[in-house]
Amino acid sequence: MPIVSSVLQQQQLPHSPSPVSNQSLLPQRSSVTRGKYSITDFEIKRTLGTGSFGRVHLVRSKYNRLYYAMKVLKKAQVVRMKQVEHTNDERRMLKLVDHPFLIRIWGTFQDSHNLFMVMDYVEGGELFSLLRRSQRFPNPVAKFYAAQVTLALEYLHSHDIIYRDLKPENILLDRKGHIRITDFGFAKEVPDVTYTMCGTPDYIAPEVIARKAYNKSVDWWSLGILIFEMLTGYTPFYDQTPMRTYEKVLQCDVRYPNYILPEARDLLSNLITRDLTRRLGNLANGPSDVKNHPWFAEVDWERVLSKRIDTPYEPPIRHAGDASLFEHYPEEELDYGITTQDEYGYLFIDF
Ligand code: ISQ
Repeated sequence: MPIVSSVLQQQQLPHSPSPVSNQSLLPQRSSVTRGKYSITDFEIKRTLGTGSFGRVHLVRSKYNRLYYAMKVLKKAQVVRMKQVEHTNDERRMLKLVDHPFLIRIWGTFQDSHNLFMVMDYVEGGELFSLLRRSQRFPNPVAKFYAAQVTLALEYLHSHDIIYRDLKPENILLDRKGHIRITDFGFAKEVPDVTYTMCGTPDYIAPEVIARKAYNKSVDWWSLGILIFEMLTGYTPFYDQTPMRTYEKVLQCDVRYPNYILPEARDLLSNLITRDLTRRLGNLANGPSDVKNHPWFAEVDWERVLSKRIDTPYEPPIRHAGDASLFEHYPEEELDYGITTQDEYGYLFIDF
């Protein structure tokens, strides 16, 4: 097997308007090699997040001096955790999508041990952190974020993509306070139904736990859990172990605190519905049923999409590359850029 080089395919620079409009991340090269990155093109700043197969770094391009988020996955760990297909899907999905509320990817490359994805740096931190600091959101604030998530799901589903990991940790805030959904590690192109068990216990739909065939409706279930968590500060099926949470999900007995308004409660009970043939978003009218629900009555969907709505919270970003809104993670010794023996390169030929 030939050694896979550290600079591989690079996507076309995305659509305008973009943060680097008409500026390449790299100096111009010949058409053969144009648009290829390697780890030496970036200064690695600090860690923005960690996961089971790798971490996300704040990086700075040595060429245009702009900041990016670079997700790095350890090939051996991806293989060990049987995530090869999901990882290749993540890259493919990210390259496919183009929406104001979804993270953009600028390129991918690999070395012998790692896979790299260069994405927008979204400075405002996770919705999760804002929610924990706020305890819970007032009804209009929850609605503001829920409306953007609804549009993002509508877009993904219209492209036959199920997201499958909706939760406040995967929703970032940009410098104005609009959302960007990140982490497409479980996103999948599914025209019909699928079976894979994945997601996060508190947000997972009952049909996924029961290992039944499922479809896009799992994302509408998760939207219900997200809105519930934004309005209350906790998830409806929380318990000490994933197993107990799964049991509660299957029972689907939701207690609504009395401060949840009737319209919100009605929407939630129609999203957090065990029978997926009755779940809002999955009925004959699709996402329109969610968008036309009375809880969203005053939402002007066009204005939301074009971001012509005042945001309820503007993250206090002090300078370019400010990462103070992200939690701190211990930094580790990095093994990036090694191009010797590549045991797993054949599994990631598109990267
Ligand atoms: C973009 N900006 C900040 C953090 C991120 C984490 C994961 C993926 C993309 C990101």
